[in-house]
Amino acid sequence: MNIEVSNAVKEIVKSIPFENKFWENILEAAIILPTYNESENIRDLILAIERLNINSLILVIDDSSPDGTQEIVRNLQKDFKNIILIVRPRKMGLGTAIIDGFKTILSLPDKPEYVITMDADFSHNPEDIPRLIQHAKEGYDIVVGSRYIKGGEIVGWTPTRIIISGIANKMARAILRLPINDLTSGFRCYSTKYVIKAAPKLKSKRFEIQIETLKLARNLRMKVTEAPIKFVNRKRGKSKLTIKEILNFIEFIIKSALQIS
Ligand SMILES: Nc1nc2c(ncn2[C@@H]2O[C@H](COP(=O)(O)OP(=O)(O)OP(=O)(O)O)[C@@H](O)[C@H]2O)c(=O)[nH]1
Ligand SMILES: [Mg+2]
Repeated sequence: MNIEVSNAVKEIVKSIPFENKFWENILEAAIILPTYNESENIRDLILAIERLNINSLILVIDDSSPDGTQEIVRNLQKDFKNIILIVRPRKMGLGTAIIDGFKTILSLPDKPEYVITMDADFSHNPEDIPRLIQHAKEGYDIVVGSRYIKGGEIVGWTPTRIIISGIANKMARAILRLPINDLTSGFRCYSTKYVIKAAPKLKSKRFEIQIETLKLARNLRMKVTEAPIKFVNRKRGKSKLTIKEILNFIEFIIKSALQIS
């Protein structure tokens, strides 16, 4: 398979001691945690994932956070063998982090059955991971953890943010004609079959990755579904969602719409 992998990914894959691989049984899931300045969240999040007791690989993709996120992960690596840390030279965007995560997973000698993506700020509850995997096992290639279906919920957002997110989702859903209510949710379970097909094609740099992955699933005729989640606004650390990111996202929706018509 010809996958273009960035230098940072090449370096890290070279350094993984595959001959002493920690997993004996098939890996159930690889969990991609993109981080930029998540020192206040990352330790508790990784510990919560480890407590789930699933046969998992945790892949932290950190963009040289100046707040010490990396050091915390390196310390945890001493206690847990299933953590891989990829350090990239500078903040390169959520989209490229997820794509690098996918490509790293595909270069492992054994692939996991599923790939989870989630924010590293506790907005996504790690205890929901087994439920998303369970849904995927029913034969879905993407299970979106959804705030906008029955049983889904948002806690702690200002009314303005709820309205903006709701409108953005409805617009994107109508324009792109995707049958999903929460297109921007980053809490997902992907089948490895999907990741193999998608990784060489994905191009997003920032938050638009969430839409591009769903569009691609539709074009590849893969099965997508939603499962309700309770999304809780981050309590610690700062949001990375800037006006620039939002404008970039809107531009992506408009360009996609023009491509369709
Ligand atoms: N590696 C990497 N991670 C990023 C980048 N931008 C955001 N992240 C991480 O991606 C996840 C989502 O970013 P958030 O800042 O939580 O953005 P958001 O969820 O839209 O907004 P808030 O929840 O309000 O903070 C978090 O774990 C961030 O640390 C980036 O450029 N590179
Ligand atoms: Mg967040």
